[in-house]
Amino acid sequence: MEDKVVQLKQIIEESDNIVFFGGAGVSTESGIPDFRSVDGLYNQKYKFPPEEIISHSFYMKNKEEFYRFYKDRMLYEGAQPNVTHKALAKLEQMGKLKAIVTQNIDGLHQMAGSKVVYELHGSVMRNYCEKCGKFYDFEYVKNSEGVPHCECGGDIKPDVVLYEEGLDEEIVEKAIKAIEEADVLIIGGTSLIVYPAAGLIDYYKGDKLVLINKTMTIRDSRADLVINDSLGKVFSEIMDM
Ligand code: CNA
Repeated sequence: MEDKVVQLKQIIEESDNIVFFGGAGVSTESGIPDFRSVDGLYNQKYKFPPEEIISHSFYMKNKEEFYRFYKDRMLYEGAQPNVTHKALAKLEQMGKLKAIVTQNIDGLHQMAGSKVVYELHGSVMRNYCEKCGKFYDFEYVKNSEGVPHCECGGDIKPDVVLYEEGLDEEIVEKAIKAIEEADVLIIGGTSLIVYPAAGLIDYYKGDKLVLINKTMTIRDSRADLVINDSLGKVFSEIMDM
């Protein structure tokens, strides 16, 4: 891996137009499980499969059950940015990284100090009243009993894209523009199988595609540099260098 990290360091040194495209693997080292690893959410036993429970139709028909799962398995109070979030924020500060496009909903990139973050699937930090539109924070939802309610009496919904729901077009457009214009695209911590998000990497036109993931992905053969290791290890070494 040493040689590959040196190659990555060189790629980063030579560019000031990098975009990072990430997924749940970015936050596993902050203690938030991903979906598809052996210890991921999809491999934990629950009454309903996660794909079903975090879908729009399930939310509409059984908000009580949705929130029981959501608060317990998807809201991680006290989770802190790890070395990867911090390294990416530092690269932005240095003028090297132009944007983070993330499938994550945990808000940890912003907590680490990153400014340009396109959240394709929304954020657990924002929740809104379905009746009057008033916004509520993470703590309000996490600490509520059952389905959280607005002061107007309406139900509160997380500003998170559930299965069967579309992505925010404005965010997608901004993410595509950043990816299209990037000289370097670093993809990390994602199985690249959740669409349409994973399809956005097809807009990349450059010749320095880097893929960092613990396990192989279906896009490994397209990348110029593949590092099958933990992001924390890779970015710790990059920052040490
Ligand atoms: P996924 O399908 O669970 O894939 C995660 C990938 O990351 C796997 O291939 C792992 O091998 C890899 N991985 C795990 N830990 C590390 C690590 N430390 N270093 C390197 N690689 C690692 O998750 P995707 O993001 O691809 O799927 C998209 C879903 C997951 C989106 O809809 C997210 O909203 C959703 N999700 C988000 C979070 C979060 O916000 N933290 C948590 C769980 C799921």
